[in-house]
Amino acid sequence: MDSNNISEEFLQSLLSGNRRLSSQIIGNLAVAGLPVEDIYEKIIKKSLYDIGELWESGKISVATEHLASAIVESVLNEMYSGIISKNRNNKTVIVASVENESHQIGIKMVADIFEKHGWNTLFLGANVPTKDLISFMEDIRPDYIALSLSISFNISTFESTVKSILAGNPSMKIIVGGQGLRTGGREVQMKYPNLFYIEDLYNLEVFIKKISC
Ligand code: B12
Repeated sequence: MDSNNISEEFLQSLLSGNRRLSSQIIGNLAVAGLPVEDIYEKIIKKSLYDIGELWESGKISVATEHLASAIVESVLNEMYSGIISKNRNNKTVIVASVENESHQIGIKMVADIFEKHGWNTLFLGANVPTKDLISFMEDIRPDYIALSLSISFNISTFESTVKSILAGNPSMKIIVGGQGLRTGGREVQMKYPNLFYIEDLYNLEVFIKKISC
């Protein structure tokens, strides 16, 4: 499989707003047995990063970007029934983007990888108010919380979320990822021993295998 060609084909289908073709490209890869992490990382993420560059350089409109995001979200929903594992474990994770963070595609992929490993996965989506996240967490008492941060200028919101979670629940384990932490914020990560930064879905799989026993 030449993932670059397929990713280019998928990118073009998104740019032309062709939901049917986008769904077909991804569906065919799943049927062919390509692992979900490869479909997400090499095809979908790559295309969305390309869309980010086209958007940033003014080559495509906000409308085209919104259309592409909406198609990707529907394609991810179609993947779900093929991803969910029949072997469930007794572990629970809450998965969310931090307050003020509108990006939710990366964290939805994270939720799917937990599902694949049989976790009870509670996906709250984007922009979850910190106080609501904490009261939900206190009701559910999950094994882990997975948070996403795409926008670098939201780092202070991210840190205050971590502080608030740990203030009342010092042993809560938190996983974090997203582009907002790719180039900075390491000092925040170092401060909290229960906070684990994970860059992508391949590393997440390795981590989940370690914590699933
Ligand atoms: C689609 C999109 C949007 C959509 C989001 C729609 C949606 N439903 O999610 C909308 C229109 C809302 C949006 C808004 C904005 N966006 Co925007 N957006 C994008 C775009 C094009 C794609 C995002 C995406 O889904 N990527 C694909 C996913 C799969 O990648 P990912 O998020 O990185 O996730 C992967 C990893 O990071 C990791 N990961 C992510 N989270 C987590 C969590 C855990 C626990 C783990 C383990 C791993 C993990 O796993 C994923 C798989 O590898 C990106 C371009 C880009 N480079 O991504 C810009 C981008 C993220 N946006 C950007 C900006 C600046 C904005 C706006 C500020 C624009 C504006 N002026 O209004 C607003 C911010 C709004 C807000 N308050 O959040 C910048 C961010 C720069 C930065 N790092 O600070 C980017 C990079 C574009 C750019 N090149 O400038 N955006």
